[in-house]
Parts: sequence; structure tokens; C-alpha cells
Amino acid sequence: MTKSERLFEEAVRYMPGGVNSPVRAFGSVGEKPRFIEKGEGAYITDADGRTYLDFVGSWGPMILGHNHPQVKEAVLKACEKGLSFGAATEAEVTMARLICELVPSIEMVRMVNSGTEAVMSAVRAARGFTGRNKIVKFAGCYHGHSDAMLVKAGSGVMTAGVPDSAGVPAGCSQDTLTAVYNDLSSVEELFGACGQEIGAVIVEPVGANMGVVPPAEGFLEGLRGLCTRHGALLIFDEVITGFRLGLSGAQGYFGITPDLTTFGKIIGGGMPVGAYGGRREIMEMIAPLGPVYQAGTLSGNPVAMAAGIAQLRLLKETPDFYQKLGQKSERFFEQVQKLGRESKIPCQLNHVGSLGCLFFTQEPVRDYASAKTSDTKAYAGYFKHMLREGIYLAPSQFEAMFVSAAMTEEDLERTLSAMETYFLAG
Ligand code: KE4
Repeated sequence: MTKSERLFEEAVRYMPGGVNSPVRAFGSVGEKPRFIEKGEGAYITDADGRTYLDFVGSWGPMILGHNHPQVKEAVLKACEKGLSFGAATEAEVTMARLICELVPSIEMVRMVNSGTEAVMSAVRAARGFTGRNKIVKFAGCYHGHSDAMLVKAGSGVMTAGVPDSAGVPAGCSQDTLTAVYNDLSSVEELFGACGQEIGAVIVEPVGANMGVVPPAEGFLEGLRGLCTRHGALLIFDEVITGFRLGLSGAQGYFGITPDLTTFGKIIGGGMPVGAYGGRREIMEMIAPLGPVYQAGTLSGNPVAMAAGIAQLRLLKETPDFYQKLGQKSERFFEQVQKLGRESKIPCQLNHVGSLGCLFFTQEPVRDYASAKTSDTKAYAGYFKHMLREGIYLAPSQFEAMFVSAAMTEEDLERTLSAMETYFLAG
């Protein structure tokens, strides 16, 4: 029995499914989870001493790779001064100023502790600002686990959202309407049916929780236009794309200005951090200034801020950081695409910048329904093959590959040859 197996055997006694977040249980790939002991640069090492090239990167935060010396040093330095005060600190001002400087649409920002909390708070701010209760989201987009976001696509236009989890009362999901990603007409239909009641549309500007699904030409512009026309707010959930696709995230990459943006992952540098921000008149609704209540004991925690500030400064000050990461990723994904075309196993690659996903389906993937045509068993076989080759991929077909700046050309070459063996073996 490996140490990971032994740890898992014990873990399931004390934690639901033996994990603190479901995807880590490796359930959809039929493997026992690897317990990770450490990370360094592009690599992680499990409890049995096996190292893997890490394409998960803690689901996005580790864009610089693990244990970056300057991020680590900033954290250790902050720890020297104490871990948490529950009081205002300079680090929070530095972080808020940095986000407002880097993302033009953000005039004011509030730090929280996770992407879920950022989305939950942004939705409440949108409802408070507009005085409207309905929120439109998209099938296949994930915005964390707050009740209003755990909604199954209702069948008809007017069908109120149906809870997508036990424990979510109908009352919490009835005001969440679901549209089809990359299908503007499905959004127009909802606005046509209840436009004056819709307070906001929330969207992942690049879908990254149904695998990676880029926005179709005109989709994001169309959402912007519809929201403006109907007096609803456009919320970009940039928990994954924020500081991933560029210093001003997907909104800079695609040139669309949302009213509110949510962040997570990269802004914490690996520590628990989320944030939401946007137009001043909206953010001034937030307590203690305005009537929308939101709070958090560890929000803006000085150690977490130190990690996030160090990472954001490195991204801002490293010359041509995103150009280099983008070119490296483009070269890599082009090779993956070529392998996919020669592969005996049908697969489709979607990618945007350093985000990518290989879908095991014949169909081009442009929304949740087409993503779901993927053969998850084939993905599981691919996952296991790559794990044996020392390549750590997302343990689910419906997640993203994250290329990190720490990955070398040799790392990516090794990944491609591991893929080639699998695809050509068929
Ligand atoms: P957290 O509460 O997990 O920090 O963030 C929720 C969230 C919000 N919005 C988007 C676009 C997200 O991708 C996420 C969380 N992403 C998943 C990965 N697909 C986190 C991994 C997990 O759940 O363990």
C-alpha cells in the first residue's frame, strides 16, 4: 500500500469523501487521490516521493509555479509581524490600489476569502444596487457553491432555477435563470420574458468549468449590450481568467467592460483570497458605507495579502510576462491540436492563452451540451496514462489545463510525447 493510499484510508474516516473539495477525490477518473507533500516550480511531489509536472497548479493560482522565492519571502516576512489582526492594515490598501490600477473597470474593491464569497457578495451587491432579484447564469459555468449559484438549468424560459444540490431551498434558486453559453438568443429570450426583473448576468468570460470553452465572436459584446439596454449589471466571474489572460484579465483580453468583476486564485498567490469590485457607485452600496451587508473575519488577511501582492507585482513587473506565457502556451497547444488530429481516439482541443482542455468527443465544444458529449471514460484512461508518465492533469474531463510560467520547453516536449504514446496507441 502506498502512503497516499494509507492517508486516503484514514482521510475518509474524518472528512466527507476524504477530501476538503470534491474534485480532489479523483472520483471521475476512478483513481485513488495522490496526497501531495510539496511543490517546487512546475513540479509537485506526492507522499510517496513521486514528482509530477503540474498542469493543475492549485486550479489556477500557481501561474508562476510553486514556491516562487519572492512570494515565499513576502509571506515569511509578513508572518514575522503576526498572522491576523481583524483590523485595517496597510497591506489591504496596497492590494486594493494594485487591483484598481491594473483593472480599469475596477474603481473600488472588497477583499474576501474565496471565489465563492466573491461571487456571493457581487450578486448581493448587484441585487442591492438594481433593486432587482433575478440573476442570469449559464449552464456549465461554475461560480462557487453559494446557494443561488447551485442551480440546474430550468426547462423553459420562465422556469425558475431548480436547485442543483441537496440542501438548497427552492426559494434560493427560484430567482436564478439559466441561459446557454455562446447563445445570445437564449439570453434575449430571458430579458424578453422578465427583463425588468433581471438585476445581473454573471458569466465566466472564458468558460473553464465545463472544460475550456472560449466565448464565440460577439457573445461577450452581446451580453454587454443586452445588460446596458435592460438596466442589468454585467458581472464577469474572473476567478480563473483574472490575471491569467493578462494583467486586466479576460476583460482586457477581449476588450469588454463589465460592471462588476470577481477574482480569486491568482490574486492570493496560493493563499485563501477572493475579491469583488467594479463601478464606484455600485461598490458604495457595500457596508459600512451602504446598505448591502458583507463582512469577513479574515478578509484582507495580511499574510494572504503579502502573497497576493508579491505575485501580482511579479506579473506586472516581469517584462513581457503574458506575451511569453502566451507564446509558450500557443506553441504547446498547437502541437496538442496536431496530435489530436492524428489521434486514433476522437478528441477536440479548446484553448485560450495558457488555459486549455482536451475533450474526448468528435463534436466541436462550444457550450455545456456539446461538452457533455465527451467520453469521460476515455478521459479517465488518458488521465491515468499521463499520471503514470509523471504528468498531473485535472482529475476530471470538465476542468482546465493550466500552463505555468515555470514550465520549460523540455517539460512541454515530455508532455507531448506522453500524449503521443497514448493517442497513437489508440
Ligand atoms: P472558490 O470558492 O473555489 O475559491 O472559487 C469558486 C469559483 C468561482 N468562479 C470560478 C470561475 C471558479 O472556477 C471557481 C472555482 N474553481 C474550481 C475549479 N474548477 C475550484 C476547484 C475546487 O472546487 O476544488
